Amino acid sequence: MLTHLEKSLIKKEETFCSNTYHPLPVVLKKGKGVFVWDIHNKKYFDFLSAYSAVNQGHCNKKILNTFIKQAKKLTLTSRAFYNNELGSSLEYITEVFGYEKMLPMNSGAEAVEAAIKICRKWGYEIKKVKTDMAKILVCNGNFHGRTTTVVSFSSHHGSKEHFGPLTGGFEIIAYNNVSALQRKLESDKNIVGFLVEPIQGEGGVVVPDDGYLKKCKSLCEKHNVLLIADEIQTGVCRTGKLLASHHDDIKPDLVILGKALSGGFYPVSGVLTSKEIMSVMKVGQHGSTFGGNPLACVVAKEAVKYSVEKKLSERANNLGIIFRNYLDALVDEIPIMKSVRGKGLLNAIVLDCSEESEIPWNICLDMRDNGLIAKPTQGNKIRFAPPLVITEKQLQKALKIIENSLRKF
Ligand code: IF1
Repeated sequence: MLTHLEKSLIKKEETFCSNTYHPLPVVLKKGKGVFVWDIHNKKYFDFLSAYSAVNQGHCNKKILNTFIKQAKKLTLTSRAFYNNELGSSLEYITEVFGYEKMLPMNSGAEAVEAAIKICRKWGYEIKKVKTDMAKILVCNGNFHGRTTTVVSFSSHHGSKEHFGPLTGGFEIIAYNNVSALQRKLESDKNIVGFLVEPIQGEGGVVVPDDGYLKKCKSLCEKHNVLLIADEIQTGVCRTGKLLASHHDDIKPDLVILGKALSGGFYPVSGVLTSKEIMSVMKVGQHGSTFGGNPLACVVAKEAVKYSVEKKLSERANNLGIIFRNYLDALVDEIPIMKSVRGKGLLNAIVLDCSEESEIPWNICLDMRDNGLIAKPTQGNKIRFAPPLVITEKQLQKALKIIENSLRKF
């Protein structure tokens, strides 16, 4: 039951804020590592991590110190002037991810928009596609953000209804279907890019077949089409590799980062690519007031450095195997759980109920009462994505909470 104070805080949020979410009824006020606390100091395992933006743990000490140190010196100049942090931060980040250039933005959707602009411009000026004829392929079940152009190519009607007129130049193909991509590439020479999530997050943590991305990459090379990997949710160690693309051992032409690039402190995103591809973007052809600001740069550099030095990929990989094996072993004795799927510490359970069922929500309420917060995704799935700093012992405790709640339904 919610207390009077919780109800009044929820009411205030509902009164003065846009009502575009359906939050789990819990009012948080503190976070540290894998834990968050509500206003009555009840402690919870955070198994959403702000949709994988807090991979390094809440209020990570190292990133916090970096943030505070820079915030006292210089936070924002715009790129009308140079600053002493942008170059060295991007030198480090491009080196870690293996690219030559990065276009720094703020939110994930902005970085997706920037990637679309780079890809289209490359199509006209390098591939020589006729002006305004460029097409970018996207996948059914995609989620790439909420801006008008990005929702234009959503396969989810509710994401784009009454937001028209929509942006053209995109075509939807089946996800995890190499021949669907092949047929399109062979039949349409105006295709300049293929934008794909290595694992579909919002689609309910849909993991494609091993080798899917590798085959897509070679098809794109064959047809002179840019492969654009949206690693905003799957990047920065979340799936057990630095980038989820690395599971298929490929190097996408463009990689889009966001979320955990920030360590959960400050919106920072970006597009990584080669010098040649980025060269199509000339002075005055893209920008952003906050893009590349010194505070965002030092935070991003520290967030990546921490992830690499603490080997968060290996942790995510090993603990993810423990997580899936534990729940897999229970599938036969817990009727409501159909399956568990994911990679690293990006996982979801599929429940044996309809997409409209209240069961996933009620399971999340029960887990909340027992000290773990998570949320349903795409109807009958519950996503589980804790900060990657979780220990094995903490994971075992969390699994017990999940199991006990599942057994009640
Ligand atoms: C919300 C979903 C997850 C993303 C990928 C781009 C973006 C996202 C692969 C845009 C953002 C967030 C947005 C958040 C919920 C969450 C989400 F449920 F919406 F789909 F994680 F799966 N590419 N995903 O996952 O990045 O502009 O938000 O920084 O909109 O409520 P953003």
